[in-house]
Amino acid sequence: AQVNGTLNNKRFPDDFKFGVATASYQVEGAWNEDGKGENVWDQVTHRVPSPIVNNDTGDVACDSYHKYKEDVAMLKDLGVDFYRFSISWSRILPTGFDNKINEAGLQYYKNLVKELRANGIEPLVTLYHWDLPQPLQDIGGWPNEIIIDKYVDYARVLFRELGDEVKYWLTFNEPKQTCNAGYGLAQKAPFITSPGMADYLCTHNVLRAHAKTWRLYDEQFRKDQKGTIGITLDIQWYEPSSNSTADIEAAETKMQFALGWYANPIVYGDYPSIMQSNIARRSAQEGFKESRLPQFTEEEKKYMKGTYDFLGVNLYTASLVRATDEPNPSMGLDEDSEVLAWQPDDWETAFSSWLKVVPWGMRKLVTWMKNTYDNPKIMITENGYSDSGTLEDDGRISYYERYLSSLRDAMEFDEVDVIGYAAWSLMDNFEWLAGYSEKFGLYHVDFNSPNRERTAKKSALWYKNLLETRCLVEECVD
Ligand code: PNW
Repeated sequence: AQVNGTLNNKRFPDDFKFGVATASYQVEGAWNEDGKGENVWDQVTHRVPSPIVNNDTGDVACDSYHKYKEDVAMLKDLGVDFYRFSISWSRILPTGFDNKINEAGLQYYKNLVKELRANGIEPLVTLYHWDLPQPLQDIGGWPNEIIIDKYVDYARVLFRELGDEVKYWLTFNEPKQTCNAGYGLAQKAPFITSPGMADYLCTHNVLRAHAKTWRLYDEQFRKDQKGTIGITLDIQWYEPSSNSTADIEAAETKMQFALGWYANPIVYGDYPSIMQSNIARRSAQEGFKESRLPQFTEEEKKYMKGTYDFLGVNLYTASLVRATDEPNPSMGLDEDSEVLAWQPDDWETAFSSWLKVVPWGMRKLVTWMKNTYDNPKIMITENGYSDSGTLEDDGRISYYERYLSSLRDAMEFDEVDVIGYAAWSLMDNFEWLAGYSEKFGLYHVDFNSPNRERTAKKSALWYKNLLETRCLVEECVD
């Protein structure tokens, strides 16, 4: 049907799933209650001086550990199909190891899942959203390959204890942030500076832990539990800054260094060839006997390949890319890519400086993923907009409207297999380094009140209406 001269394709299919997302450290609070162990975010937010804006911590956060029934009531009111939340490893296994299971922690998630189910909401569980148990960091964290089996032990407990009720799993949230920001650039816990070295080792272990966990589920739980398991990767859209072949190639290289670093091994069994060749050449120039990029054995490549049921992706923003004749000789992921990326000053910006509003990047990204990864099922597991916290959040509504419209176009015109979408976030929460200074919620949370009262913003009402009508324009004509 034609509306105002354009094809009206703005209704989402009936089987398309809408949800909202949160993460354990950002909302739960109760950081040391009922037997929970310390994790790396507890550790860094308690440092003096603190690396976090206003010395904020997640000690109480939204207090969802005590208020989960209120959270579910909000979800019910929004009318979501699913709720994406993450599990705190230290709440389940306080030492990080499976020598001791904390029943109280497990019970919290059982209660949450039960409450969701009682309200007809599907749980989508992220096993790991950055909150590594501190005792595992104390033995080296993700760059130490011992961690692979510790992660699989943790996953086994969750599949066994929650798998009857949870049918959608994500092994990792944004491993690029864990590895590159956490162990390369010291921008996320545990704030280690080892670019182009520890971040590559971290990723190698995350990928092997992911594959082993997917295979564990596939071989030992899938038959009985009949669930589905993927991973969530973070990516910006990288747009060539000109029509030149060099800039088009540079943008492709950047996509491979960001998304391909993880997606290529999982889909095809090995790192992207451009990463392998660039990093091998540069490592040799630097005097290393072997490439700084670790290598998979042939056996590992076979084992890794195809370990996903769907690909989750978190998209917020975009950058421009250009080729350069003078590559930066320093070690690091960006330097190893040998291309330049930046965000123009005149692009519309949210409250977070990195969050340029670039809706057309959504369609370009999922279409690129379709073409690059053999038409996978794709779920947008996060997409969202920050402001300073107003209830009249028209900027957020406009952001969602435009990004969803771009996504819908990709489904309609490029036939991308997108199965669902989660808005980040259900409510304002602990925004990592920015503490509580940047807000992403559909619901406002009063962090000055001990009760942490929640209030629906204008965007919550907008999202609720979208979920009812499934239609992005005033009237959808079928
Ligand atoms: C996500 N980028 O991280 C995280 O998963 C959330 O926990 C977080 O609160 C949310 O974004 C908002 O910051 C991102 O490259 C990682 O554009 C990378 C990007 C964006 C968000």
